[in-house]
Amino acid sequence: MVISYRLTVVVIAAVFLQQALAVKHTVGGSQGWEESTDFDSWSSAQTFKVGDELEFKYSPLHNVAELPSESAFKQCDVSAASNSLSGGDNNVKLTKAGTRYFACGTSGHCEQGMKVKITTVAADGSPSSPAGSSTTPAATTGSTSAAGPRRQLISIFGLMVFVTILV
Ligand SMILES: [Cu+2]
Repeated sequence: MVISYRLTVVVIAAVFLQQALAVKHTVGGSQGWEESTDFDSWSSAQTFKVGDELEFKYSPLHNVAELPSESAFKQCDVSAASNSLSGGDNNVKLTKAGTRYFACGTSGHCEQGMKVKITTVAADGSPSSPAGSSTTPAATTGSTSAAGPRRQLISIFGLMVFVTILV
């Protein structure tokens, strides 16, 4: 019975660990889903993993259209949207590895740059670090990228304490 108890604890711990490692990415960082945000800069500073979530936060002028292809994304063909979200605060779960395309469906906004391409990697992939390119300390501009890993560390530490007590 002791063994099955421990097994149960490990399984529960594994589920918690998976959730603790999942990161919610607020699209555009503190600026959010707005026309003025530089989404290329934002997305290139993020690592999106399977299990992570995107959060789109925006004013009523905007909405979120998921586009089915790279060509629709390039052409800002929001009429081809495979999914449309509205309301000002939407979460999108990244369920599998691959590239997804999002744009604002409001007329003209995508053409003004209100679009973002999200490339998700497998959850066990090692996080990409700025290897070699970190000669200039001016590379870090956003505060959102630092918040994720720190939160993960706290969660993992808490989980380890939790498991140690139970097992
Ligand atoms: Cu818009």
